[in-house]
Amino acid sequence: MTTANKNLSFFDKNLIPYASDFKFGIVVSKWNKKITDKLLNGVLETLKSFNVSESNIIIFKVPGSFELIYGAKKMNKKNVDVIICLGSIIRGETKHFDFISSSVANGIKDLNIHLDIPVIFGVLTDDNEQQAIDRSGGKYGNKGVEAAITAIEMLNLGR
Ligand code: DLZ
Repeated sequence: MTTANKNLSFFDKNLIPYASDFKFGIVVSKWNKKITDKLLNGVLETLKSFNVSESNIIIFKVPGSFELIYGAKKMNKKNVDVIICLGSIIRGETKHFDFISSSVANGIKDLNIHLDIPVIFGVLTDDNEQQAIDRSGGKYGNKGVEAAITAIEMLNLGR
């Protein structure tokens, strides 16, 4: 899968149904905060553009992407309609990247199987910081915007 030729944040607002009645939970990792702050901003700006009020948004901050899974489980107890997980995992010199990336992807997949609400995977997995910058408000868009749009689409599934 390549995203090099796409701006992931493009969407036609007219094709997306409504969002303002729903309650959104956002779980965001503080690791690589410079990147995840921009992802969070992308989500919040997008929700605002769909008239979602601040009172319908709950945000949990967790230490790293690995904690997104437990954070999302806790968020589920807040009676939200959808959970958006945001993180930035950047490859380093050790095998941490592989363990964390696959654990987070699998953990979020499991939550989608077991919870009754959608859990959105807004986690960047990049080889270097530049790739993360490019995908968090840079030349390839903002994965946070994409995650917010995905959340709204999933909330309207079957309508
Ligand atoms: C330990 C670690 C490393 C090396 N790299 C990242 C990363 O690039 N992105 C990220 O979100 N978290 C990283 N972490 C932290 C783990 O996700 C987790 O917080 C710790 O292993 C504690 O459980």
